[in-house]
Amino acid sequence: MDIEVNPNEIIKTNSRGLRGTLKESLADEVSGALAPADAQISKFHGFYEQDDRDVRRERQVQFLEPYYSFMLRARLPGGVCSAQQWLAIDEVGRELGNGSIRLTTRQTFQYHGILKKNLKPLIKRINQAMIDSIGGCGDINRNVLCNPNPEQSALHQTVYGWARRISEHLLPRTRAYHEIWLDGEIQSGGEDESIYGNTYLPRKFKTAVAVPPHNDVDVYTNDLGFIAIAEGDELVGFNVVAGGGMGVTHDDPSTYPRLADELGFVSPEDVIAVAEAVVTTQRDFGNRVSRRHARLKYTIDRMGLDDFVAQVEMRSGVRFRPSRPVTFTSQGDRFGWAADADGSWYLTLFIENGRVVDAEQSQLMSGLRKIAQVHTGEFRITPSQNLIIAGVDAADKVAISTLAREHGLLTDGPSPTRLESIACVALPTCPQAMAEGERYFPAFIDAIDEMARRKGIERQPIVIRMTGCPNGCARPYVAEIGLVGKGPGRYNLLIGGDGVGMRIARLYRKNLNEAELLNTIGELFERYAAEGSPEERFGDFTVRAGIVQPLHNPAEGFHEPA
Ligand code: SRM
Ligand code: SF4
Repeated sequence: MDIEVNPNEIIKTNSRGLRGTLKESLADEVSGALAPADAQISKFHGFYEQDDRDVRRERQVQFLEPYYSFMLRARLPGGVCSAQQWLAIDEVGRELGNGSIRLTTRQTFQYHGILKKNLKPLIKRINQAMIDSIGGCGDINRNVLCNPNPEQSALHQTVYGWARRISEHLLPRTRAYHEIWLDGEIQSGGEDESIYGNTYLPRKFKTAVAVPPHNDVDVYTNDLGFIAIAEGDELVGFNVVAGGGMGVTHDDPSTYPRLADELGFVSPEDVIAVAEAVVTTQRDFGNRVSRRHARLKYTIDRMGLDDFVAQVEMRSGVRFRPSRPVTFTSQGDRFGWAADADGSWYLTLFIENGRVVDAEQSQLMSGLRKIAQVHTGEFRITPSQNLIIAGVDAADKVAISTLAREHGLLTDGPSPTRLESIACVALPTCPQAMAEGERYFPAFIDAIDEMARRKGIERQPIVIRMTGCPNGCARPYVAEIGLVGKGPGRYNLLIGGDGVGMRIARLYRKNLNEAELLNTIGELFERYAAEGSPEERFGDFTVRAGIVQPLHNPAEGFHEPA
């Protein structure tokens, strides 16, 4: 009897190494969209078909097809690019995107609003700047996160090198991208996809490299994580963790957020073999019937951790040694100027929800362009959607500060909570959004700030994360306060994350509107102000005070309000 597989599996199998009929779809001038199968294949090339949800209804009434455009996500391991590359990113965004650049929670950037006819010129232009978009999306390894940690420059450089190597090693071998977008030599397909095979992975796959004590990359929320173990500035190896993931489906107990399990310690020279073995184990054991249950976290829970580890050891030829002790003490970014260990300086800029755009009150896009014109070092995108200007000579600090201040990139305004909080894209571009994300979040934080001031806890940073749906793109399930879109203007409220990404938050109240959210959070703030202390994070307080119980096994009980 044939085993039924998910239709995406057939699309991948028939795609001739991810070529599909993308060329024909692009040439079709009648529709702004791609053929449906190509809209799946396009993800492996880094772009998604979308339509403007704000004008859907209006166009339907006029018997017009939806207003199609594309979102493209680049591959930028560790979020690092040169100032020169930033200038190219900026120029392309202005000329071929919608005039904005979106920094993402995985340390890269997205363009929105790209018309079909502009896809090829856009991809060519970013590649001329030595940036590609292979595996920006799709059922393969995605952009590899690496702790931006500039205060330990030598260690960062080494660890960043590993993030790049993992990213390169886990690229697909097909030449389809070069052929279709860069006019490379035409091949028939059939390249040796030795890691992925011709059906690639059952689902997306995410890898992060962390440098303790900062958990900026939220390493435990990734399918695969490497935690750097250093002696002084020298890297001695990595603790490997696997099986993290955030995405859930509302009210479906067979789906749950999960933190990665410890596999053990390995030496740096074993990293690539272990990464490949984890990927091929997921390739062979992952669920290819239900995409909802296809991530590595479910594979590990189904196989059992011991069998999973045994597979990885057998395939890699590496034996895990016991994990080394590790402590994470912070998540998120530290803002303003700081000195690097190599004597240079870096400036961390707060970019609200990662949206780089020129607006009336602040010209962020122009400001960053002007900084890139005078800066000779790096730009680093952080996993909290912010930006670091790194490698600045002491002599250039004033000029860069002046430009940043003039363009609204350096303000004294944001509260500690706003600085630590993030929201996903959501409406109007995201097809999955049930509620607003980044468009609404700044106003919501205004109300939270006001309430925190009234209760006298305004100096306390609280990690708040909002997403427009339960997919979890802003990692709300490890926030101290998570807000997860349920319907227009309505969110589930989760509390109890530890602020360093090592404890899953609990569902506290379901389907609240703004007034209900603010009332509920207001009551919790009241108790925190009375019974907590500045040394205790809000998330820890909610657990200590027994308001929520920590969830030791999210596979059980995650969907029940605490
Ligand atoms: Fe995500 C899908 C945006 C990080 C979990 N995500 C999407 C799509 C492509 C919607 C879609 O399916 O068509 C969103 C595009 C919106 C738009 O208009 O731009 C989208 N995800 C984002 C970004 C841009 C959010 C942001 O505000 O920064 C992040 C881009 C990351 C990157 O550069 O690669 C983004 N997404 C994440 C993260 C966080 C992370 O990886 O650290 C998660 C949770 C971690 C995880 O994967 O478990 C995440 N996105 C999802 C899921 C749920 C996956 C699951 O296992 O259930 C989906 C839906 C899906 O895959 O079916 C999704
Ligand atoms: Fe879209 Fe949901 Fe991701 Fe937000 S969390 S960007 S609404 S898929």
